[in-house]
Amino acid sequence: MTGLHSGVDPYQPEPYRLERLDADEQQRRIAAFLATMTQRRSVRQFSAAPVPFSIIEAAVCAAALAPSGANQQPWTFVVVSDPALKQQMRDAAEAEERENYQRRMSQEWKDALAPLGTDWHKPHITTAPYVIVVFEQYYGLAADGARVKHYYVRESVGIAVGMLLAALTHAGLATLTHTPSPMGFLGELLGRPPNERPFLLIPVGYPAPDATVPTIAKKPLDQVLVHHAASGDPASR
Ligand code: IYR
Repeated sequence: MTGLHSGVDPYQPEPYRLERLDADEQQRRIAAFLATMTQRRSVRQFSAAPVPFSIIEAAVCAAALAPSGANQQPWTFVVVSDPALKQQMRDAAEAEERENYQRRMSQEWKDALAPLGTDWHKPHITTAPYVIVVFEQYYGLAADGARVKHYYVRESVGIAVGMLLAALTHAGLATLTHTPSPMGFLGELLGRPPNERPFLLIPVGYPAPDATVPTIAKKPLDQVLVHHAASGDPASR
C-alpha cells in the first residue's frame, strides 16, 4: 500500500510476540476466568459503598484497548460520581421509563421482561458510586471541524463494552447494562458534542447486602457452540 498524500507508506508494521503458555497454565487461566465471569449478574440494587476511582480508570483503559473499525476507537466513557448529576440522570431516566412501562411498551415486550422483574424505578442510578455512560461517536471530527466517516461503530463500541464489563467483573464489581429509552437526555446532561450518541448506561459498584437477582438460566454450551472439526479430531463433537 502506498501513501497517496505524503509519500510515506501509512502501513508501518512492528514485531508482535505473545507469551506462549503451556497447556496446564492455559487451562488454569481459562478456568479461573470462566469462574469469575460466571459470577457476573445484572444487578439492580447497589450498595453505596465507595470504590476507588483508580479501578474504574483501569477498567476503562482495558475497554479502550478493544479492536475497532479502522482503529477509529469511536467511543467516549463518561464516568459520573457527582450525586447531583446522578440524581438528574435518574430523574430523566425515570420520566422516560415511566412512559415506557405505562404507555409505550407493547404487551409482548412487557411479557418478555416479566422474568426480570424490572419497572420504571431506577434507584441504581443514584445508589451506585459510579455510573459510566458510554457514548458512540457515529462520526469523527477532524481538527478543522470536518466530519470523518467512522466504520462499524456499534460493533466496535459493543466489543469495548464487553471488555469493560469483563474488567469490572474481574475486579469484583457489579454492573448493570441499562438503556433508558430514549436516552438523548444523557448527551445534553453530560454536555457531549453532536457527533456522540449515548450507547449504554452502566452503574458500577458492589451489590447491596440484600440484593436479589432474577432466577434465569444461560443457554447450555451445545446451543451456543457449533464446532466443525476435522473428522477423527478427538476434540470433534
Ligand atoms: N429500558 C427499560 C426496559 C428494559 C428493556 C430490556 I430489552 C431489558 O432487558 C431490561 C429492561 C428498563 O431499563 O427498565
